[in-house]
Amino acid sequence: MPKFYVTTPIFYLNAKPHIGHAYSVTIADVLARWHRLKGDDTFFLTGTDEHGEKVEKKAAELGISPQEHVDRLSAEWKEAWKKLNISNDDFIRTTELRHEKAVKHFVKLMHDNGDIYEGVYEGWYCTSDETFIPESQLADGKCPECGKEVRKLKEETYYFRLSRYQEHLLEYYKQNPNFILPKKRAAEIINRVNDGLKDLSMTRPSVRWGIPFQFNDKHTIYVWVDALVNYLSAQGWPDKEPKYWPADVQIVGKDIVWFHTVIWPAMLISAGFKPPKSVLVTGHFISEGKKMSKSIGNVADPTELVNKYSADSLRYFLMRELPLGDDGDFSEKLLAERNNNELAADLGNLVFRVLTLSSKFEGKLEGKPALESSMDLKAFQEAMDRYDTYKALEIIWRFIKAANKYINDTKPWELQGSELANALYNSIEAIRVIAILISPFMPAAADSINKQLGIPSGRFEDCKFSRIDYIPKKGAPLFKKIE
Ligand code: ME8
Repeated sequence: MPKFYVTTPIFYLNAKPHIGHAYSVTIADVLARWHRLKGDDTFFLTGTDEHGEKVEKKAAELGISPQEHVDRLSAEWKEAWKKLNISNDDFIRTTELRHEKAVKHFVKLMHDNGDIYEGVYEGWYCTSDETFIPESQLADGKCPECGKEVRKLKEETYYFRLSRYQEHLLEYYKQNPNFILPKKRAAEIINRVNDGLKDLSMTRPSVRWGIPFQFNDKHTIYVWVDALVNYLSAQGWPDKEPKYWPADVQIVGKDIVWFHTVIWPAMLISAGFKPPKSVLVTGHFISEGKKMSKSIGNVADPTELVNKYSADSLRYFLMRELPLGDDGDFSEKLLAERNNNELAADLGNLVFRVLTLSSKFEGKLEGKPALESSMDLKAFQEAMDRYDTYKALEIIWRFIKAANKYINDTKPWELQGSELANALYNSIEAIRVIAILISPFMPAAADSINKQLGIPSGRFEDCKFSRIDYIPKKGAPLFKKIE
């Protein structure tokens, strides 16, 4: 059985999840459900990034211990993903013992490989991004990524010999043209690596909220080095060999590409592992023309939107709004429009109409599969296997529109006998196939269609039109319109 391992970034616990975080986790969920639909042995991991200066400061502001703070907040994140119908197989927290053990072992392997040495770091640090920033990259004296104030550091540290991996990495990129996806994202990284790599400061003497560095307990391990190892620690490594490694696809936002396509593969090679097969770089949602931020007050809360619309509506919107890798706008108006036009009208009405008509029909539902060729299953599969969920939804929607048009054109309400049976046969088989195809995106709507048809959930191989040996019930609305 083919294996499939998909991961999301693990989220910082300085605030509640917003719509951008929901986007990362939904894309991973859709891919995991797609691979289960194909019958693959699938593992889907998400979790929370709980150490570091940022979390330490946030807890101090709240006047509680860092542990109390991360316990509270990680529970909120878990709950938010449950509401969004996220089907992760594990949820890793970096404050768990299993993780700490894996990080220490990983660092030991890097050390045994001669890749860790003592030195001094003098330069800039952005606490918000937990990133060291070379002077040349500052933007007007601020963090080039998030625009926030940076701090000058001068501290003893241990370095990871990242510079040693320049050639390995360039070779890996060459041998694996699908490593950085979408491909247009690769050139920038390759150019930067070509320009040369600086060693990475990988311990912090001034941060207490972290995993102790075993070769000098006055230091803790830099939060990014700690966090990246989560993808292995959740596999039960080092107690056992990781069953799902290398990962098939690691989903990351555009702001953390360097960590996942340069630092992480170099760490892996140093410790004797293969890099992941692909890193999928997703774009960002912006809101009211600006980056979402709590201080601007333009963050949308996924749980509130799920309560008002539905998990399926929000999931659909997130997957439908941004072409793979691009940035785009979030606004509730856009969400409501898609909910009303594409879900309640295109899809919901199709299912309701077909089942209402068929419930009045008393003969045998049989005919010739005329509508089947309107669904390009090959193109759908190709898009999904390229992780292009946006394109895949477009292909499904072409089929939904074709099914609606088929009904408008054949006018079953004017037909009788075998002609009516044929029109109904095609319409019902179309919605059965649609339920299978939308199931990674909108699992609740798919379940509801199957229930109305009186069948169990299908697999991808069931997408061929076949004989109707089930008895559909009367239709029920799938989505509600929201004004
Ligand atoms: O970076 N739209 O965590 P994080 C889309 N802990 N995606 C967005 C977004 C937006 N508006 N805002 C943020 C971290 N994201 C680290 C990861 S992994 C070993 C450690 C995405 O909580 C962002 O790009 O700041 C990133 O991929 C993810 O949310 C987590 O961000």
